[in-house]
Amino acid sequence: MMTLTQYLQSQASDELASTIDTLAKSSIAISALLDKGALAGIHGETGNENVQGEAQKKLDVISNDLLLDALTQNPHCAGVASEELDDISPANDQGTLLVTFDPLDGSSNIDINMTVGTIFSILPYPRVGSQATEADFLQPGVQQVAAGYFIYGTSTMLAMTLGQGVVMFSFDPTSQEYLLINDQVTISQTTAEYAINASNYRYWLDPIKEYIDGLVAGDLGVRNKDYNMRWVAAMIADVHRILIRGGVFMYPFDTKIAGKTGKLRLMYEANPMSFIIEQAGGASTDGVERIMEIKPSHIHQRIPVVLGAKEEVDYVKDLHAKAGILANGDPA
Ligand code: AFP
Repeated sequence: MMTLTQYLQSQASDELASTIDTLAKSSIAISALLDKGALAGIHGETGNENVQGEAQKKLDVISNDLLLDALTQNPHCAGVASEELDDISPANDQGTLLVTFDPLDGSSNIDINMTVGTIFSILPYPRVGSQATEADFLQPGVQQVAAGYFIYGTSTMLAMTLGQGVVMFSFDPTSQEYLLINDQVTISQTTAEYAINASNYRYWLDPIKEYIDGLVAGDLGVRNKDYNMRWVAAMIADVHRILIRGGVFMYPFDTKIAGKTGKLRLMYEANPMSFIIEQAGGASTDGVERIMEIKPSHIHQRIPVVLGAKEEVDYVKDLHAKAGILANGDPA
């Protein structure tokens, strides 16, 4: 079986291969800590909040520090932005790549022994030779040169795109290598499975209410078929399920918290997952626009997300258009 190193040697530039290798080595260290769980003293909270105002778990901080230390020492990495840190960290002026990451997505799952993961996005660095600033990171998702996630579930896996399809690796604890298990991951255009936190129903815009009402009505409603629902409360796990067996995932615009246009972060979650989903044959929107074409306004920007089976994503977009939603969840 082909190792990740062999795959990268054949498919990526030296700079990109080295950066993904650094991410992979950090993921192996995070996976080992998760395996030990409570015995490694990683459960519980630090007592601090991150820049998003969320309670930080101990492993959020440990994973963040592992990735940050490793990436800033990589000569090809010009700068790093983490979901857990207020500011970007400039790295090596001669580097040609920028990396954004969510060190531990779904961290509320750690203490209950459920799936979590690390999401990354790699962008080109436009100003080689000068110190990276936040403005350098504010590139739309279409500029990504690679994106992926390491998922720590019943086994540890990597799903990744370099812009030519999606590949999946499984971590072999014996050889300590990621081994290629699928060199062409594709997702179905249609589905009968959806993922959404339905407890937010009263905060949604009308098109999402109408869409979910249609799915819940099943074969008695406008869609004329039954749908099944799954929600892991970790985007990484929900997206992984969609890559394996199809589906549509939503964290739409809601009015729950004034001034926030949804929960998920454009640069650490929405863009990398959109790149993977599109490369696997699916689609991704904020309800109105293709997520990867949105120019970020700041590194911690939040964005509504609807991604997965193309037929369902297009259906949701049509409902938004019919309701006159013009952009980013703002009613006309
Ligand atoms: P954390 O990483 O802070 O736990 O958040 C995970 C997440 O951003 C995303 O991965 C999930 O889809 C979503 O939150 C779950 O949100 P709910 O708490 O509303 O279910």
